[in-house]
Amino acid sequence: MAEKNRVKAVVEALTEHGAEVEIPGRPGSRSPAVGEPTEPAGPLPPKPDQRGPEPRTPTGRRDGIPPEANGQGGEFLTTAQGLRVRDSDHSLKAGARGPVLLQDHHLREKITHFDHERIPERVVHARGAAAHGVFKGYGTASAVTRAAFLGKDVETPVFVRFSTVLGSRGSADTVRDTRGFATKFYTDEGVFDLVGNNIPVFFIQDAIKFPDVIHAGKPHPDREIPQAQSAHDTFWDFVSLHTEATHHTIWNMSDRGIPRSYRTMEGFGIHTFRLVDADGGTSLVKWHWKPRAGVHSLVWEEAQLINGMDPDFHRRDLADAIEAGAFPQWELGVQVFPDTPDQMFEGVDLLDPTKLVPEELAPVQPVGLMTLNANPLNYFAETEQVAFHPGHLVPGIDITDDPLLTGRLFSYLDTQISRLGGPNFAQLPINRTHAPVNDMLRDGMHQTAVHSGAAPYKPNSLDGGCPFFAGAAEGGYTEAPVAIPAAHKVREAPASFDDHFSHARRFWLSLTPAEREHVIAAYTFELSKVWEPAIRERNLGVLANIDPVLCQEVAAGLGLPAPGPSVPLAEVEPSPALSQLGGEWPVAGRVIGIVAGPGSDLNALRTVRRAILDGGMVPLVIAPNGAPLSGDGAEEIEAQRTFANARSVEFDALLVAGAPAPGDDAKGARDAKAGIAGTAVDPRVRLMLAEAFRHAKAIGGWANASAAIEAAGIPAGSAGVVLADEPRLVWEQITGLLARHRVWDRFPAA
Ligand code: HDD
Repeated sequence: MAEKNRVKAVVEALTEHGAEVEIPGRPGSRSPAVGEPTEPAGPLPPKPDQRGPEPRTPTGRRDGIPPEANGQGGEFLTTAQGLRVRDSDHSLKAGARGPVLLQDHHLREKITHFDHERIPERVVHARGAAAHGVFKGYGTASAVTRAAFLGKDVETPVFVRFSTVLGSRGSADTVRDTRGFATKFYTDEGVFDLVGNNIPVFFIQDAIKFPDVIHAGKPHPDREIPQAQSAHDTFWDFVSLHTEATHHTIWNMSDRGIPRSYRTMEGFGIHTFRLVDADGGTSLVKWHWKPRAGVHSLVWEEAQLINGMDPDFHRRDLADAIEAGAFPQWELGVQVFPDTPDQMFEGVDLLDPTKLVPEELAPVQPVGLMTLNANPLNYFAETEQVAFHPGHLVPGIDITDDPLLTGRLFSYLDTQISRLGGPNFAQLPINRTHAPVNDMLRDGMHQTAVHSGAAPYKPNSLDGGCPFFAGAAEGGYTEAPVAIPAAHKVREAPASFDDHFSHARRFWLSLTPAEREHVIAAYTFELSKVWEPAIRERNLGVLANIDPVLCQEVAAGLGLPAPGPSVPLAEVEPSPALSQLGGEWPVAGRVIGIVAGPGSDLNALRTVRRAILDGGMVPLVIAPNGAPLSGDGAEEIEAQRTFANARSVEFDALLVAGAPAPGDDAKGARDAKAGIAGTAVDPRVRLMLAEAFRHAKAIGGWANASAAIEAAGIPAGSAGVVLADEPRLVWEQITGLLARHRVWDRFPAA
């Protein structure tokens, strides 16, 4: 604040004719007083209003943040001019029943501001959720890049926005779609944005096709339906005519298209980037984010139900986890390739963004850890106004000639100008770099900086020649001086871009039978929503070029003959790293539903609740109604859900708190009958259990819970159904099942 006031004083002094003042941060300097020659001086200090976001508490609460930082100072309601307001409920009128007077400034200001509260939503990735965090470098990347934020133990604040691509800002979270994964690193050398997705390849090889693929995926232009999904004619028309989309499309049809949580997604930079080391040596890299919690997905029916039950499922999950202190983490890693003149690696063209290099051929080497530890304070100010750009680079990181990337470098700056209302969006608090800014960009809509100095141009003598250029030693950005081969101007792609099917085939062959089953079901679902027969048939032709089994199964689901391939099937080695199955993962942050009723053993319920909490998970007790559960002398237990508002899709595992064996007396018999685990099982509980079973979730119960499980039609002895007298034993086994995410044996093998 003191610094701000000092700078303000300088600015004020400058307006007084002939004043000479010292510029803050530059002892001995003299300001360019009006009408007088200017003495040479060193670089200007940062703009007063270009500080980064205010510090916040780990969970993003407001504690300790000065109210002025939130635009909310003082205890009284005021107008935008700071005038205290006496009444905000009644317009100024000529008499209580008379006409409203135009002279009411408060009325006009309040309504005018409201009228302009909306800004255009993003043309793609409109629906999103974000969080603050910190990135800590391991130092392992220092051999290949001079980027300072990747240095050992260097901590850099970050802001990450996750998104769906196709839907509008208010669309549901768990639609089948690609997810955006955009990270802003506020490094000491300037902002670095890694603007990636949760799928490592893209639909198109050249940015000039971006409007086409997005127009095809967005709702139909006449009725603006369907919202936020690809299951319609225009999408499948495009991807079957433009077959370079085949690889990305099969990823969308796999479980990757319906993540369980933003916390359980991988992230990919997709394009190949160029890293530059301290000696100017270069290498080519692909960026990867690896979630510590593992890569997990929903199943399709579950995703569809969630869209109705809780359209904010992913947004809520991220915010709740952070609020609860279960901070999501990702390791950043790189696949490193030699920067050869042909920019190929093991037959893969590194400039083709529809291709990936299997991790078995180029392992992902970890270079740092990101922890998301604070929720945004204000959705609009931060999540909506954040502006990413793949061209926001720092020394040590450079681009390649991937034609998709080049077009992006134009698009992101351009789009912010209409979305954020002018060229000064970098001054918005969430977009401000934490490095000093001295940019010579001036004026424009929503300019909030008060620039001093007389010469916003270079070269100049009036401001003493400053600001100065930075050489490499001072952190100046230098583009890697790579050779560009002599060429002719053409509108062409290289021949290496012509292979549209081999990578899709490798993906298919790398999946486990259960995952393949999901891919078949997804294609069948989506194509069955396509109205034009010719488009359905054309897509079967594409599938035939991936794999005959895939094509035959989908054709059978559509009731159509399966065509043969139109190109020879590629001979490819599977890449096991592409499958999501097989590992065991941390279970912290998982949500466990516990169905309980009047007869349930409350002591057992309490023990299991405690064990769930101790495991860093969230127990939600589901009771017949909103009343706390009570029993003989035992302390009451609050229920977080009722049979009326709970649905299985909210939970990663479902437990049934059974009733103890009934006593000989009439009361014991009554309890067992009324109890949730008794024979009179509520149909809503049966539905919950049946769904959880169908979605391959772990199910457990103790005491007489087996009655409820049988009533739900779940066969005795089914995989992943744990019944025992001792609740602790049940819970231990359920934890083991959760570590594998689902009971995969329950899915039929493709
Ligand atoms: Fe893009 C937003 C990711 C290709 C044009 N893109 C946007 C966002 C993500 C991506 C994550 C949301 C950022 C946020 O949260 O604010 N886009 C990608 C990836 C691509 C890609 C991984 C390919 C590898 N994008 C791409 C192309 C173009 C664009 C080829 C245009 C030629 N993308 C945009 C955009 C958006 C955008 C129109 C909309 C809002 C914004 O930029 O800020 O400029």
